Amino acid sequence: MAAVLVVFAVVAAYLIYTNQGGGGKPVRFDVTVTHGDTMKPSELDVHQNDIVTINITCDSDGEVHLHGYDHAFDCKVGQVTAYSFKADKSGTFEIEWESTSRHLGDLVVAP
Ligand SMILES: [Cu+2]
Repeated sequence: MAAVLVVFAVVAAYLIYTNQGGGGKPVRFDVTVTHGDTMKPSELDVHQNDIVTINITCDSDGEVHLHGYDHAFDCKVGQVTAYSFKADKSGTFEIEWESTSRHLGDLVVAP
């Protein structure tokens, strides 16, 4: 069990290390939105020019709006709603449950 944890920690450290600096890498997030209220993970960290794929699973129908890149995810219960794009703008971009303006989280694009 301890050995498994060590391997896991090494892999995680490697993934974190390789995700720093540069940009232009494919990055994928599997995101869950619950009750149009919370999003996990709530912060999506990428680097400028990364090729970002966001897969959203919702437990209620509704629109999840990614500001800045101005993309609307039309979420349906039981379906994965995906969007892929090049993160060509740096900054912090709000992700919102559009019908209630509930702030779910942020896409953070490091320059
Ligand atoms: Cu919005």
